[in-house]
Amino acid sequence: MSDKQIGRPPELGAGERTSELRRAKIPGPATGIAIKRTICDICAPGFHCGVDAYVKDGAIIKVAGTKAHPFSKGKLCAKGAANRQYIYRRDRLRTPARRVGQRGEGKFEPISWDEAYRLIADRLNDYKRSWGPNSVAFFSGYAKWYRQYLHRFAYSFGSINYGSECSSCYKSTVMAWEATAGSIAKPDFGRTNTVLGFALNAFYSNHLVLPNLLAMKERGVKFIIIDPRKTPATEKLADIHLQIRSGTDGALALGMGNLIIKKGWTDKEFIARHTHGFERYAEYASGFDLAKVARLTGLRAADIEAATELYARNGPACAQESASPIVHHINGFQNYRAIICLHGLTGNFDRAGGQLPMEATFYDQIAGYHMREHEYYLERQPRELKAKAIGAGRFPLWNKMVDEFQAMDLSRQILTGKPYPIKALMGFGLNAKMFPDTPKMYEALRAVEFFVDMDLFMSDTAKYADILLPAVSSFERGEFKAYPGGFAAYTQPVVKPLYDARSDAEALRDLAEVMGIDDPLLKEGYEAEIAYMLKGNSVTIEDMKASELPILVPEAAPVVPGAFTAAGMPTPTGKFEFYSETVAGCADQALDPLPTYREPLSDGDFPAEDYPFVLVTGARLPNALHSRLHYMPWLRSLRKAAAAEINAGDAAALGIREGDKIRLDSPTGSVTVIADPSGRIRPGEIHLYHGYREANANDLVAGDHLDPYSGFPGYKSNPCRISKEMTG
Ligand SMILES: Nc1nc2c(c(=O)[nH]1)N[C@H]1C(S)=C(S)[C@@H](COP(=O)(O)OP(=O)(O)OC[C@H]3O[C@@H](n4cnc5c(=O)[nH]c(N)nc54)[C@H](O)[C@@H]3O)O[C@H]1N2
Ligand SMILES: Nc1nc2c(c(=O)[nH]1)N[C@H]1C(S)=C(S)[C@@H](COP(=O)(O)OP(=O)(O)OC[C@H]3O[C@@H](n4cnc5c(=O)[nH]c(N)nc54)[C@H](O)[C@@H]3O)O[C@H]1N2
Ligand SMILES: [Mo]
Repeated sequence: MSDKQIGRPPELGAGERTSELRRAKIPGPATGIAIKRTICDICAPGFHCGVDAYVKDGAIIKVAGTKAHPFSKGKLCAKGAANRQYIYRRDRLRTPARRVGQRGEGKFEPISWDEAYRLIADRLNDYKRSWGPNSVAFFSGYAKWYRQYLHRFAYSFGSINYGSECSSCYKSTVMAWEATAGSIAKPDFGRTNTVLGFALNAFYSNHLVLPNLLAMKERGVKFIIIDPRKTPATEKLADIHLQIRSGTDGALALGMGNLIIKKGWTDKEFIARHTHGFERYAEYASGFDLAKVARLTGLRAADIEAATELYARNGPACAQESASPIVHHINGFQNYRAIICLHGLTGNFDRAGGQLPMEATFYDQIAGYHMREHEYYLERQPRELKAKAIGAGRFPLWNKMVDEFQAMDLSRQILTGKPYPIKALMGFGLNAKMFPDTPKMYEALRAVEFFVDMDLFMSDTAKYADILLPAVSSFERGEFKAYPGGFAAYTQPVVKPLYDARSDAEALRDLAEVMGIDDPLLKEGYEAEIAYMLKGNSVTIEDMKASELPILVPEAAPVVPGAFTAAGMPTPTGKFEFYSETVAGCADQALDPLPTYREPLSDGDFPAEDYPFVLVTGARLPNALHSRLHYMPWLRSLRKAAAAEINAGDAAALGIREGDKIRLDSPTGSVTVIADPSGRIRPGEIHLYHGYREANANDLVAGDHLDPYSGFPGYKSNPCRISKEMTG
C-alpha cells in the first residue's frame, strides 16, 4: 500500500515538524513544552481536580486533567478547562496599591510590598492600642487553603473576630449534625440500597461524585430526590421526584417521621438504646399528618407516602448531604435537623449503608486520617473574648458552636458601632455580592475606617479597599491538600507568581513580622503550619513534594460502622438527640430543642398580592462559580446573559416569552434579567443564579432575612414580583 493510499502526510522538514508539534502543544525537548502538575482550586476543596499544566517559557499554554490523579481521575469540568482565562484574566491585580479615588471608584496607585506592610501594620496596631484588638476584623471569602493560617493570625493579633464565607455555606449543616449526634455523618454509598437526595443535583454542583451515583443506579440503588426543580438528577437518577415547595423540607421530614412511627417502621432498639427525646419528638411530629404535609410542601400525599415507604423499608438507606440549599432558609437549621432525625428513627445512623459519622481531616475534606487543624488556631484563641465575637448577641447558638464571627451581622455592627466599633477590616477575597442586601455591605465598606483586601482580581469589592494586595492562583503557589481515600498532597508552583503577586500565606507571614506579632510558630510560615497539623502521621512535606501525585497516608483508616455509637456520642447526653440539649442550653431560650417547623417566608410581612412569587437564588450552574467566572469568555458563551428560570405557565400568564427582559422586584431591591421559562420550575417560583454584576441576586435578599439558629441568610425563599420590561 502506498503512502498516498493510507493518507500518510508528506514528509516535513525538521523546522516544519517542530512548528507542527508546537501548534499541537506536544511536550518535549523539541518544543520546549513541559507538563507540570498542580490543582485547579476554583471550586470547593471537595473538587480541586488534578491538572496537567503545559508550560512553555514560564507561561501556561494548555491545561488538561491529570489522568493518574487518584481523586479526579483526569476529569476537568468547564470551569477547570477555562483555567488559563482565569489565571490570565485582564483584571488580575499586579502590584500592591493604595486607593487614591473615592471608595468604590477603583482608582489606585501602585506601592511596594514593604510600604503596604508598613501602612497596614501601623494602622492595625493603632486601632488595637486605641480601640482594642476586636476593633479589627479578619475575613476570608471562598478560598480556603490559607484559612487556618489567617485564623491563627487574627487570634495571635488578639482579635476574636475571624470570620469567613462559612457564615453562609455548609457550616449550618455541620451545626445541625453536631447538635444532634455530635458529629457530621456522610452517606455510605457503597453499601446503601436507597438514597434520600435532598437537593441532590450533582450534575451541576458536584460532578466528581457522578460516576459513583450512576454506577449505583446501575446496580439497582433507589433514589428519592427532593428538589423544587426538574434537573438532570431528577431525570436521570430519581425513582421518585418530590418537586417540593422551596424551604419546606423540614415539614416533609417531620411528615415522613410521623408516618414511619405510625407504621411501626422505626428501629426500636436503636431508639431505646442510643437516642434522647424520642417521645417529645414523636409527639411533635404527630402534628404533621399527610394531608397537612401535602398542603405545606405542595406535594401529593400519595407521593410522600411512597417515598417514605421506600426510604424506611428498602434500607439500609442514607441521605445525600446538601451543602447549602436546605440551610439557605430562615428555617434551614431546623429543617436540616428534621432530616437528620430520620436517620435516628430508622437506625440508619452509624450503620453500614446508612449515614456514617466521620471526622473532617482538612477544610471539611474527609480523608480518613487526623490532622490538628483546629488545634493550630485554637491554641491561640483569646477564649475570654469568645462571647464578644461579631454576631454573638444575635446568634448565640452560632457563637456557642462555631469559632468564627457570624459575618451576616458584620455590616450592622460596622454601621451602628454596637456593641462596639469595628474600625478596620482585613479581607481576603471579600465579596460584598455574596452577602444579602449587598448595598448595605457596600455602605459598611464605605463606613469602616480602614479596609484592606487581598484578591487575585479587581473585584467590585476590591475597589473599596484602602490598600489592595495582589494574590496568586493555585498554579503560582504550593499548598497542602487532603483527598478522600487517605491521600495527601503538597503542590509546587508550576509558574512563577504573575506580576508582583504573592501567596496569601506569604503576605500574612511577612505582615506578622512587620506588625511584631508575638507568635514564633506563625512566623515560621505556612509549611510549619502544615507540619504542625500533620504531626502523628508518618508522611512529611518532603515526601509529598517528592511526588507529583497525592500519596497515601499510612495512618488513614476506614470508618467502622457502629464504633462511634458504641463509644458514646459527643453530645451532652452521649446519645443521638431528637431533643437537642445543645440547643436547650443555649442563651437564646426562644430556640427550640426539637426540630420544629416554621414557614420559610416571614408570614404576613409581604402581602401576596404585592409579591406573588417566591424567589430562590443560587442553584448552581455548571459553568459558574459565585461571582468569579461570569465574565470569562468561554464560560460566558455557555450562558450568555443573567437569566431567571420561571414556570412556563406563569410566564404565559404574564405575556413573557423566552429571551424577554424581565424585572424582578423584592421589598429590598430590583434587578433586570432575561426570562427562561420552562416546565422545570414549580408554578409561583423564580430561580436566579447569583454573583452577576449587572443582576446581583443579593440586591433582592433582605439583610435581616436570617435563620436565628445559624445566622444563615434566607437566599432561597424571598418575596418577589415579576414585570416584563418594555423595550423600544
Ligand atoms: N444569593 C445567593 N448568595 C449566595 C449563595 C447563594 O446560593 N445565593 N451561596 C453562598 C455560598 S454557599 C457561598 S460558598 C458564597 C461564596 O461567595 P464568595 O466567597 O464571595 O465567593 P466568590 O464569588 O467566589 O468570591 C471569592 C473571592 O475570593 C477571591 N479569591 C479566590 N481565590 C483566592 C485566593 O487564593 N486568595 C485570595 N486572597 N482571594 C481569592 C476571588 O477572586 C473572589 O473575588 O456565596 C454565598 N452567597
Ligand atoms: N458548578 C458549580 N458547582 C458548585 C458551586 C458553584 O457555584 N458552581 N458552588 C459550590 C458551593 S459553594 C456549594 S455550597 C455547593 C452547593 O451545592 P448543592 O448543595 O448541591 O446545591 P445547589 O446545586 O445550589 O442546589 C441543588 C438543588 O437544590 C434545589 N433547591 C433549591 N432550594 C431548595 C429547597 O428549599 N429544598 C430542596 N430540597 N431543594 C432546593 C435547587 O433547585 C438545585 O437543583 O456547590 C458547590 N459546587
Ligand atoms: Mo458554598
